[in-house]
Amino acid sequence: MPTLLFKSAIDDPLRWKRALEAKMPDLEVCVWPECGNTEKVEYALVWGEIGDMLRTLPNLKIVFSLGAGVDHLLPQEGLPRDVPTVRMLDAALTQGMSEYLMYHVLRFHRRMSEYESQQRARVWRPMPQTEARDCRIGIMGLGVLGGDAAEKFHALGFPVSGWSRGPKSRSDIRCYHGKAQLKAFLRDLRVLVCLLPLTADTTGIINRDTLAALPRGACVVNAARGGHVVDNDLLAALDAGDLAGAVLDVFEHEPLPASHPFWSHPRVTLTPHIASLTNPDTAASHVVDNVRRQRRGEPLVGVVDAAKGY
Ligand code: NDP
Ligand code: OXD
Repeated sequence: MPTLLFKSAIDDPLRWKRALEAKMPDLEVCVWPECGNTEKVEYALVWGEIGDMLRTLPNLKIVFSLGAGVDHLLPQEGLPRDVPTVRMLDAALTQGMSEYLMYHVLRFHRRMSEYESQQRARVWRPMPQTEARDCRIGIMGLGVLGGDAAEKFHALGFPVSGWSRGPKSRSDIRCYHGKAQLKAFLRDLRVLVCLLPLTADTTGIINRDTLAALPRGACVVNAARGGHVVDNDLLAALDAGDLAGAVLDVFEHEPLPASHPFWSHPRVTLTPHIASLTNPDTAASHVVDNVRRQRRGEPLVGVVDAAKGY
């Protein structure tokens, strides 16, 4: 019977064990450190610190990341380089992210935080309404998540621009790629959404220069990784009124320290890394599908390119 080893400090091991075993009854799931015979372990499903754990598994065939992002895993020395790393892909995860983005973009576009303040002050004051067609949304990262969000914003009537590493062509999106086209991508956005993987090239990408290239009054939504944002540059742009608002789901240090200025900034809306949570009941299918593929000798789905970093 093939064995999968689970290790995460933040995900519920029993929920995952139940979900995986329900989809593949002949898969044995053990939870680190109670794993017994390490020679039996062929698969590992992990989030966060792995230490030397994977190096003790002589028959390891696939390392699964519990997240779509693999920045938690790739820099770790204990990650075997001769075993494929597979990231999380799940239609429900994609849907959850698009819901989060649509909610926050519509809230900004329809000035809901201003109406909420007015309600608290018992003020009745209709404000001018911008049309969706005049609110261009720019998505940094046109991958699985960014691609879906782009499609959904387009369907809602918003013009959409996208920025990726390599060139893309889509009839519903104005596509830009590479560093050379970054400023052109930014120059007419009302909302900038970050859905990039965190790599050496994208660390600190939402910085003073990027923010200065946005039109005054834009809003930034970061649902990717905290490391994409230079916090002090974002705070400076908000304080100067250059940025109208920021929606932040992810932070350099999580949980966000109680002393961080983001908590109480009047133009910041923050959430505790919940833009889209992986649901074991749906996401287990991706893991089991890949285990079956590996056993049949078929190509895996969601393999990470370590050289690219995502
Ligand atoms: P994908 O790998 O599918 O897409 C990544 C996109 O980013 C691709 O379009 C890629 O370009 C682009 N990209 C990568 N590097 C660069 C670069 N240097 N310059 C320009 N574009 C670049 O990732 P996903 O869409 O699945 O996920 C994105 C991120 O979202 C994850 O890495 C994770 O950090 C975050 N996430 C956050 C969650 C949350 O709850 N907050 C939940 C899930 C994920 P190209 O297409 O040319 O390769
Ligand atoms: C992920 C995340 O990468 O939850 O999936 O952030």
